[in-house]
Amino acid sequence: MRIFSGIQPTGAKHLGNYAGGFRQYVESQERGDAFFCVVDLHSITVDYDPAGLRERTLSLAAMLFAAGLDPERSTVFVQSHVPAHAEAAWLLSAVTSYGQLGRMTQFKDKAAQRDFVPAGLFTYPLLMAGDILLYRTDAVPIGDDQRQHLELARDVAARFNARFGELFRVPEGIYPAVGARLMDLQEPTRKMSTTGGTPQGTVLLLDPPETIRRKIRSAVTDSGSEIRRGADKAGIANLIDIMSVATGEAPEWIERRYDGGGYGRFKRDVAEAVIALLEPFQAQYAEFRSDPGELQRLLAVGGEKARTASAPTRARMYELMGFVAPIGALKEPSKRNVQSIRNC
Ligand code: LTN
Repeated sequence: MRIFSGIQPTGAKHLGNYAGGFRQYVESQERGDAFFCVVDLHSITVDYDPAGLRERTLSLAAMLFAAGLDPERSTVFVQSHVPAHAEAAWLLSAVTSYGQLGRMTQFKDKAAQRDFVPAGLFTYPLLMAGDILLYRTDAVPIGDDQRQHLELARDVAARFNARFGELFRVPEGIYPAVGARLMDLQEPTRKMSTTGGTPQGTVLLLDPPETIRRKIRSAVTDSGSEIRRGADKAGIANLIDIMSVATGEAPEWIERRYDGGGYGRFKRDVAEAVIALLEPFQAQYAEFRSDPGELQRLLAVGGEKARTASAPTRARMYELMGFVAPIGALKEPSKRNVQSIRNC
């Protein structure tokens, strides 16, 4: 089974990214032939700082390896290292309508927030469709917020197949289970996020232990004292979910274990569990960052694998759409072709 997912090198990564993203990726690499792409081309669709892009890209790549993606088993690569992604986005624009792109809620929300609306914000879902379709992907582990984009990729695949000939597989989304979505510690009705949440309520994957203790200690709870999920208990329910992510224990067991335990001790234990989860991750991360040459070499290997894997689909897209193949791309050059190369 072919698996593909993309992660944007924007914003500091946090515990919510780990719970709803990295964790799934590491699991999914056991289930098939997996591709994980640092989607740097996507990250220029909103205001960004060119000087920081390189650092964010390398940092995210190091995090993916640190989280347990195995470069021997999975293909971890940088989107801009595989030019076929940008090409596919352009070609797919022929089978996508303006109206379809305009219905994307992420586009509408983000466009409403700024004066200058980059064209890339509008065509973003095409780049994403290209990412997925180029690898003839079966399954896409992805966040709930990306459902509409994945539906569009499926529609685009089907329209291409009907218009130009069967080429693409129509991919399925794999969405995180309920509970995999962590909420902000200060405002537990909003999801944990570096853009939409609060800084105090967001545990960053690179936070030192003292910061993690402080953030969890000051998490909003309720005036009761019972450690269980329930109405008006969004804060405690979130801490239970965090504990579950950190230890792998089911929420019901956590409720049972802390029955009558009190919030203070529970919070202390949650903080220590998160620290224990992140310690090996942070150590691995530091190791990857201490050797930039090795990190770049791993990404070069991933890029090469991704170019090779996507090349046949890319070539077939051009061919089915009626483009003249460049001479170098012909498998067996005819005499006349060889002649014309000599003549020029
Ligand atoms: N849009 C996604 C990132 C993304 C992606 C992809 C995810 C880009 N290309 C391909 C899955 C497959 C996001 O913002 N999370």
